[in-house]
Amino acid sequence: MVPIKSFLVALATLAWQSSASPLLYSRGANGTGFVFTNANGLNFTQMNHTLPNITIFATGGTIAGSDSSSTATTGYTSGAVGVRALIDAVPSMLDIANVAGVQTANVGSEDITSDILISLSKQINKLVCDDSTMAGAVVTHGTDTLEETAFFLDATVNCGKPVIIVGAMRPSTAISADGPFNLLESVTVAASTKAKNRGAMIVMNDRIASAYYTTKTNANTMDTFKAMEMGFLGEMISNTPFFFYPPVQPTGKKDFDISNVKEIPRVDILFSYEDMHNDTLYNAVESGAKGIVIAGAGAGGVTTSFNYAMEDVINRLGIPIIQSMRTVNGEVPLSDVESNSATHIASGYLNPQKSRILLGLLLAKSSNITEIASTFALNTNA
Ligand code: DAS
Repeated sequence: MVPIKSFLVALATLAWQSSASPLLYSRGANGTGFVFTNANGLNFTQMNHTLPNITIFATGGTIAGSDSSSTATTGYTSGAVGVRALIDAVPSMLDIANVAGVQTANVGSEDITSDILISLSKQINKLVCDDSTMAGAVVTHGTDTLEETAFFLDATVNCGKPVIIVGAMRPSTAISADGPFNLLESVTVAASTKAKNRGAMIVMNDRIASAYYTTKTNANTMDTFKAMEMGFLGEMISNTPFFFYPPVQPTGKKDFDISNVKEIPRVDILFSYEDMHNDTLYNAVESGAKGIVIAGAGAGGVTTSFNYAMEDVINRLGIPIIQSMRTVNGEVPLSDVESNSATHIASGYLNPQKSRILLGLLLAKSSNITEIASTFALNTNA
């Protein structure tokens, strides 16, 4: 006769094991491919309770691109493949995490708008940050403007859960397409506890890079994303992340709560060059720009005449102008642009496209020129 106490202990152990063991479901019997839907309506093709839950937000780009030629790395169709196909193309990601997919958009990244950015940020905050069952987010994106979206999400998603932005330089139909492995590495980092409290990151080509500083340095090659002065945050070896530093925040980073933001005011970027004309500045303002970023020559340089026009627009129209640099690296310090007759604002280490995102977020919060200047000043050396 088994003593009652041993029987109860065995029963309790069995109950614990059955509840703790992975409830690995086969694919949905009705052919939908989904076996689990969470409280936010996100569908999963597996639900293994020993694995973290990740959501992939797809926006289009080359990673979802296709072409009839297996050697084409240009001229293909961006955003031709949906999020479910991206997930199904990398079954080994299901050894790492339970994965849901959201099709936020399906465009080449040159067509990503600030409305899409607002929607994407609010989706991630709602479906990942606010859901305790979710571990992290991955955003698949075209590479051309990926750094702008990455900067925007780094500024507006601040719950400490990993947000990984990933693209590809070759379409999914190309020989040795980089998208599938980039996506696997991104899901792996998003599922890693070591990736927490590091803000948004870009994971591509075995590199883990800062969303705040990283830029696309080469129009064509797979190793294009770099922050050449700041370096990488980590590396992927055999799909295992190694971080070079403990979690840190970039100098100058400002967090934004955009839960009540409906739109981002227009900010235009003007490129500086020999013989540049002042009317480009007035045309931008007359066309509705509420802020201007200058991709200046060297450390924010513009012609003498253009500088006078800038001071007129700043003083007479109250339009903030950020002086950034057309060089890929380096800094625009305030000492190189300031004057006594207007509030000149230097971008510091932020390039023009990232400065434009930051200025847009500040204007959306109706920041005045003094607040804008003090925020950018956090990014400069002097
Ligand atoms: N198709 C371009 C884009 O969407 C390039 C790319 O994704 O790599 O940005």
